[in-house]
Amino acid sequence: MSSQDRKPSSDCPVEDLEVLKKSPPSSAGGPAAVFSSMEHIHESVGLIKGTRLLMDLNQKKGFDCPGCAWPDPDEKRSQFEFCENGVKAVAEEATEKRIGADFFKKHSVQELSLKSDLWLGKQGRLTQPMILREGSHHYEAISYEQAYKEIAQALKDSRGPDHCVFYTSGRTSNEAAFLYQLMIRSFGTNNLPDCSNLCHESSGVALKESIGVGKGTVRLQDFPLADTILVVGQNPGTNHPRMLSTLQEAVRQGSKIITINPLDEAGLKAFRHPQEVQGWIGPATRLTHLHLPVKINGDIALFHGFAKHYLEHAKKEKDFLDHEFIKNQCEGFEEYQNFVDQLSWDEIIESSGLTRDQVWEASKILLDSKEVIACWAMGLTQHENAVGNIQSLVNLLLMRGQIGRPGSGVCPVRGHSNVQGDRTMGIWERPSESFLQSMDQEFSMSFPRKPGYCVVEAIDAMLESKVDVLICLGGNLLSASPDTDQTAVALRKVPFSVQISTKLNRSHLITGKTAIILPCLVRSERDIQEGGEQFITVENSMGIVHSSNGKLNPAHPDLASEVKIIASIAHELLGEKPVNFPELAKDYSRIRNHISRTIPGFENFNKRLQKENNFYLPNPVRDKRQFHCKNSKAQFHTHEIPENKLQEGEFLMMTIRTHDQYNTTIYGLKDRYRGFSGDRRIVLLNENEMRKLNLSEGDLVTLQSRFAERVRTARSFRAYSYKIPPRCCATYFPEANVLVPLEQRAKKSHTPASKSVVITIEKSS
Ligand SMILES: Nc1nc2c(c(=O)[nH]1)N[C@H]1C(S)=C(S)[C@@H](COP(=O)(O)OP(=O)(O)OC[C@H]3O[C@@H](n4cnc5c(=O)[nH]c(N)nc54)[C@H](O)[C@@H]3O)O[C@H]1N2
Ligand SMILES: Nc1nc2c(c(=O)[nH]1)N[C@H]1C(S)=C(S)[C@@H](COP(=O)(O)OP(=O)(O)OC[C@H]3O[C@@H](n4cnc5c(=O)[nH]c(N)nc54)[C@H](O)[C@@H]3O)O[C@H]1N2
Ligand SMILES: [Mo]
Repeated sequence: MSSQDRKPSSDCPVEDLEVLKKSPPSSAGGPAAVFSSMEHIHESVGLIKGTRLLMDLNQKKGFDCPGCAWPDPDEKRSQFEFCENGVKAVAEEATEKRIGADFFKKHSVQELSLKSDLWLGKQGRLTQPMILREGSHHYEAISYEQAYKEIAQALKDSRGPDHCVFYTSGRTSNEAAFLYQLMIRSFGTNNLPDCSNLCHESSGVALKESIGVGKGTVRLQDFPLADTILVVGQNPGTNHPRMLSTLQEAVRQGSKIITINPLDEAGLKAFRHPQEVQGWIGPATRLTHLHLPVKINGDIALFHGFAKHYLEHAKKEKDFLDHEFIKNQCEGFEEYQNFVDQLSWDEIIESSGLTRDQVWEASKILLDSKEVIACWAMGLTQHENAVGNIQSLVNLLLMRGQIGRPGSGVCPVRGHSNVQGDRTMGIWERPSESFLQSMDQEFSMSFPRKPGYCVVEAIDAMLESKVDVLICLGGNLLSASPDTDQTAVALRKVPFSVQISTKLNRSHLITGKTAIILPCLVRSERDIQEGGEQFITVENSMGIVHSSNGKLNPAHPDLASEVKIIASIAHELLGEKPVNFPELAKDYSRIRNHISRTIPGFENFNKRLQKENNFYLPNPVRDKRQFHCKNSKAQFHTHEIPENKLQEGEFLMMTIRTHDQYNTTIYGLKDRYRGFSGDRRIVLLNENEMRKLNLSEGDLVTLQSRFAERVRTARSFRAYSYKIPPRCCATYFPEANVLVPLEQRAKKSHTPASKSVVITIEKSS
């Protein structure tokens, strides 16, 4: 078989570079962060252009950072409202390198698939629409217009709207997201899976049931008011670096931080603000007051341990629990109380992996805290019992009424910069009836009610050959999904796939039989349409909506915006029903007019944006302490402690991010805060376990996971010792996604259990 005829590889190829291991640093930020930012900006765009660009990042008239969803301060913004990893995200998009038709003529798809993710991303911005015809080995150029026609035709030729799937990643603007879901629902399906399904879906489902809103309930100004801030299953030093400034301010005002994480992440130990003189020359601010090295998936046990201390303390101090709040505004407390009462400490200690003293030490801090904020991210959401994790954490807050009042509440820290906004705009496979009713009314239509597929259900459907067309608005579905090999099989079964993208990634190489790439503008670029220069809007992790104005010239003069692409496909597909899509795309304020009449909280959207730079969306829990859930009461949910039984030789593996990546986009090969650099195919194990497995630092190992009668194998990983609880191990996402079972999903939210993979480790001979 010639190399041309071999199938493109879905694996992340081995770089076989030398791995360097150093001790992790004792603090985050500081000069190292500034130097690292400058290195990336210098390499991509040069220092002068780069510095000018950064002056507009997160400014009121500037553009929103394409990195994470942490909010900007309402008032006091510095000239430098960005962080090291935000700079990397901007540098990655603003790169001067370009990929056009010549590039694809030179490289076959199979050849590209043997390159690393780092290499793929570093080739530059996609600038020309490309098509991979069935049976061909090379992408070839196609015009946008021809591509729109072929896409619309493929949709029309499908077995029907429910045989088409429309994925979205969380960088899409509100305007593009609204138009996209309008097109898809007008076509006739709710098949709108999105990256949220792989991310904070468990938070949304859990919070909706517990408190009636699927979003966070605190603002930035609540942080300094909290006595204690719990940071659970989250690594903000890397993934939300601007959160460290908020935490630093809170600590300076007297808040204590308890970190709950199998790893003692350097980014949470201490912080040097890179933009303060003191951050360069003075001592670092200690952030974490107490770190609890919980076992992977030991969180429910720990939360129940806290609850047990609360209940014991309540016997001594009559008003310790908020009895009035529990009685008048909550349900389910008695059942929960009885359940916690009968739990044994042995079980709590065994399952959490902590000592009784550790649990008591943290409980003492909590017992003394009037106001508590609970923050979390993927360490809680990516387990089979993820919904239970979050509801058990919420129970603790409910017991003391620590919700919907200043200084207290829940803070699920979102990932992608507009993932929350996309959901608000209707990117959801299970839209609410009230949303659909307002859509019906606004567009005089009757939109479909049948729930669509979430990500894993969409992959199931592709495996069963039920999907004829797949369209992805951003993202990298192949590498972000579990079970890379199975997902590759699924994607290859689809007759026609489309990627609306900015940079090359593995989903452009493992595709449907015919595949199209439609390149688009990024947020930092100027977007000029017939109606003049446009801006877009986004919603951050705290429900604040604001505008974002691109500043750079587009990477290529012909690049279309996401809105323009969607409107053009919609026009080819639907004509003028229910709206004239191209007319809306000429002036995005017309889309905002529809949003303002359809989605609560967006009334007079355009007018308000002229007057105020940003506004909060209503949140009944935060604003009025009202709970729009069962019987209008906040709900205590009682969850058993998960078993997590491991057989001899098995480990529980979590797949985590390094400091040099944005999900599947690899910026570099350093994981500075954990002390590693070089390659990414590594597995971190406890020192004792390394010894038991007879492994020395850097030894090659094969990892396997067995679930649903399938064995998944990842070869050529190197083992390193690290401070991690016994029987736990860590690998990097997306290299280890081959091991994450497609079938192992969180109950109710269907989020893959990417942080709870049972594996075995064998030394390679
Ligand atoms: N620079 C950068 N920024 C990003 C991203 C990026 O890749 N790069 N990704 C964005 C996205 S989409 C998201 S969702 C967020 C992700 O942000 P995070 O959730 O912070 O990302 P992860 O690396 O998945 O880290 C999860 C943390 O949970 C811990 N953990 C794992 N399992 C458990 C457990 O069972 N219990 C507890 N208590 N802790 C556990 C891990 O040790 C790790 O510290 O970041 C966003 N921001
Ligand atoms: N094992 C494991 N798997 C995971 C996770 C994990 O922790 N462990 N985390 C999960 C999480 S939290 C998430 S959110 C998903 C992420 O899943 P995705 O959102 O699907 O993946 P990304 O890597 O963020 O997508 C990167 C691609 O998006 C495109 N892109 C970037 N900016 C834009 C833009 O402005 N417009 C358009 N149209 N395209 C753009 C580029 O082509 C880039 O290559 O992965 C999930 N997968
Ligand atoms: Mo995410």
